[in-house]
Parts: sequence; C-alpha cells; structure tokens
Amino acid sequence: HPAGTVAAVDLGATSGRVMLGHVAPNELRITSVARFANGPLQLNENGRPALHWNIVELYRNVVAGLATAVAAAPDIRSVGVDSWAVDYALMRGGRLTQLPYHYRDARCLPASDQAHSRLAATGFTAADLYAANGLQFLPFNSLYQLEADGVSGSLETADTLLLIPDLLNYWLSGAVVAERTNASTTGLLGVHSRTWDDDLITRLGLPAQLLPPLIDAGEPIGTLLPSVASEIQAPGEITVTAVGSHDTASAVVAVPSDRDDCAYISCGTWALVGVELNSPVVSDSARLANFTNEGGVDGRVRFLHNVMGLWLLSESVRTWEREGLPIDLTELLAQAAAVRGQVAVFDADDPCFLSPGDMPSRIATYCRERDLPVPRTPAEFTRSILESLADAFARGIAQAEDLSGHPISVIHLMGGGSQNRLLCQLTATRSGLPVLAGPVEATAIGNVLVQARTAGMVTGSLESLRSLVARTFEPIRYEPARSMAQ
Ligand code: LFR
Repeated sequence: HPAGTVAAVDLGATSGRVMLGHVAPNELRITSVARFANGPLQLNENGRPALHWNIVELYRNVVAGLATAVAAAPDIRSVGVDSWAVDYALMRGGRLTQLPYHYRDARCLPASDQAHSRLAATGFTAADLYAANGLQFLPFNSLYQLEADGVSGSLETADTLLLIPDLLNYWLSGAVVAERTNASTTGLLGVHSRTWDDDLITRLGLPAQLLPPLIDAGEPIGTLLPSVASEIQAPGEITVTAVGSHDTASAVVAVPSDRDDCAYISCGTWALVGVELNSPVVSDSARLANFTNEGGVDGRVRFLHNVMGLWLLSESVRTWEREGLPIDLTELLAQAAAVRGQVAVFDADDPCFLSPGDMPSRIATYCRERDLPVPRTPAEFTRSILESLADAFARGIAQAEDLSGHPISVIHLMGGGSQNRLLCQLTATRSGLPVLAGPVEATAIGNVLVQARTAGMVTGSLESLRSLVARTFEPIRYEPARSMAQ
C-alpha cells in the first residue's frame, strides 16, 4: 500500500509554515503543524537602514516545526522546502558570509541600472537580456542583487551562492545544489537551455563558480544529517526531496483542474497572474508587457506577470495599527464591500508601492497627483486597493491570453487571497470570467504532491496530480456580476 506522509516547509515573505501531507492514490490530507512570523529585519549599514532576512531564526523555526511534525507523524518519509524567490545567501567554506538581503531593500534599484549599463557596454540590450533569460524586469531579480554584492566586495569573500530553499536544504542535508524552478528567477538561467548561461554570467562579470549544480524538482537531494535527525528526534530515515522550491512553482502544481483552458492567480504577498505553457514566449510584446517565463515543475513554463498583491493591504493595515488604529480584517473587508460610489482604481504595479512603509499615504499621493478620488477611510482604501488589484488581474489575464495564444475560460485564484471574497468577486466581474477560488494552501499542497510522487505514493503527470487536488479541495465559484456595482 503506497500511502504515506511527507512534511512541507513553505516559507512566505510574511509567514512560514510546516504542513503534513498524507497522500495515497485517491487521498490527499493536509494538516498544519507549525506557523511562524517572517518579515524584514532592518539593520544599520553605515547609516542606511538595510533590509535583511532573519534566516537563522527562520531555520530555528523550521527545525522546531519539523520536530512537531515528527512527533505528530513518526512515519514521515520525506521533507521538501519552498520559499519566495530571488533572494540568496553567500557562503564561504560552508558558512554564511552575510545575512541574506531582502528583495525589498533599496540597494536593488540603482544596482539594476548599473547592471544594465554593464551589459550595454558588452553590446547587450534589454531585448538581448530578455531573449537570453526570458524574465520580466523586477529590480530585485538576483542578477541585479549580485551587481550590488559585486560593487560592495561581498562576492570576493564568497565561494558559493545558495537561494533560500537551497540554503535550508544544505543545512538539513549537507548537499549543495540549486533547484531549477527557483534558479530560473535569478536571471542567470538560459530560458531555452535551462542551464546556467555562461555568456550572460561573463558579460555581468560574475564568478560562475558561485553557482551550484542544478537539480530538478522531484529529485532526492539526500537524507537529513544525523545531527538534524537527532535534533528533531526522527525515528527513521527522512529523505530531503527537491520540490518546486520557488513557492509559485509549487502553487501552480496545485491548480485544482486538469483542463487546459485555465489561468491562475497565485495570490499572497504577491499575486502571480498567468498561464502554464510548454515552451517560453519571448516575443517583443511579451517583454514590453513585462511577462516572465519562469521554470515550472516537469519542465513546464510559468508564463506570468507579478502584480503587487496583498502586500498593498497588509502594509496598509500595519500602518493603521502603528498609528493606533486596531484593525479587524473581517470587519474591514465587510465595510469595504459596502462602500458605494466611485473609488480610485490605481496602477497596483507602480514601483512606488514596492518598499515597506506608510502605504495609505503613498496611495493617497498617487491618487492626488493623478486627479483620482483620494480614499479617506480604511474601508475606502481597502476597496480602492481591491478594485485596483482586480483591475490588474483582469489586465494580466487578458494579456496572458493575447501574448501566448493560450485560450482562457476560467481563472483559478489560489493562496491566501482566495479567502478574500470581495477580491474574488471583483476579479470575476472585471475579467468577465468565472473565478474558482482555492485551495488556500496551494503552495504547500504542490510541495507535498511532488514529494509524494517521488516517494511513490502517487504517480503520473501534473494533470493527474491536479485532478487529485480538484477532487479533494472543491473550489468556490464566483460568476462575473452584470454591473460593476456587483
Ligand atoms: C511569491 C514570490 C514571487 C516572486 C516574489 C519575490 O511569493 O516568490 O513569485 O517574484 O515572491 O521573491
């Protein structure tokens, strides 16, 4: 009987969790065993507040979560780690040389300009870069962060680069590898070859020897180090398995449908809006629309666009709470749904919303400068944010269809955002397409299923994994409303 249990470690930019997945050919049960907060750590850097990840605290929470997981399910056979993308640790002799930077750190924007000039000096244009790596421009793509590390001298003291999940896998298993879905977000992987692009790496003046050997999601990485196994009191051997270690890659595994005519929105801190393809689209129009071709599990392509996501709302809530205005999210969303009359629809993708800090006043300034109605209350801000996100989602879906020629007749909205009924309804109405909401824990489910397939608990293509998800987690359906007033 192939039934068994695996543990998924899923680290998001605002929280992390350890989940148990019990899987058999017709069974998929997910339970949460540990949750912990995550967030930027601000440290003085010669007078500049630099943003880092508290990666050792995260690791401590992961180990504690795994100990709880093993206590609850002593038969765990495998563990897999996924996290947000692009960020990395620099190592020397197996040790961290500095705390990993947070992708919202201010060093990225100037560094991206510098990297572009460096490429231009070798005769490489933005179009050449897109033809090589297929990535949308985001100022924090790892290649730009590496430019900053090159200038500061940090690369000179490093012998290895490990992306966040690869770092945790190294601490858990001792193996030094780069999982391919997440490696695709560095900007250093060829979009067709899906191997490190030596030509691009040379043009950027980066040391190629920093980059570990690539492995694919589904490959076993090793077993837990004896020291870790005894720390978590594992009763038996536990394999560390590579999953789609980019959280979005794992989420896309768990789209609850085996149909081809669907799009996905994986909505948490970020909202990733797009379709799955078998080959990349690197046309000029895809580049100008800022669509990315990230690597998916089983060699698929995640053709998508990053929309700012629930960050706009959570950072607003943080601001109000700092100002002494306690927020009950359920109540706030009910008030936002009841707002009548025009609210501003702003460009949720505007880079001015990227950094941490007072979000409501940035939104107000944005609206004032463009003669849009300026929201006044938290309810109006919330409504304006959700309308703007839904508008960006609808545009992203329409563009994904146009640019790829992949017909879309239904949208799967997954992740934390799928619990936001107003957002789901507005997305259906603005896109004119039905929205199927859920599962909330799509990322952990995708992480679990890839491990389960490697362990032989399930077999088959992504489509058969997805139909198991669809049978287990029935989505909630939202139809487009006839009028914009819902
Ligand atoms: C989502 C995500 C996005 C990536 C952003 C930054 O959690 O991984 O896919 O663009 O975070 O890493």
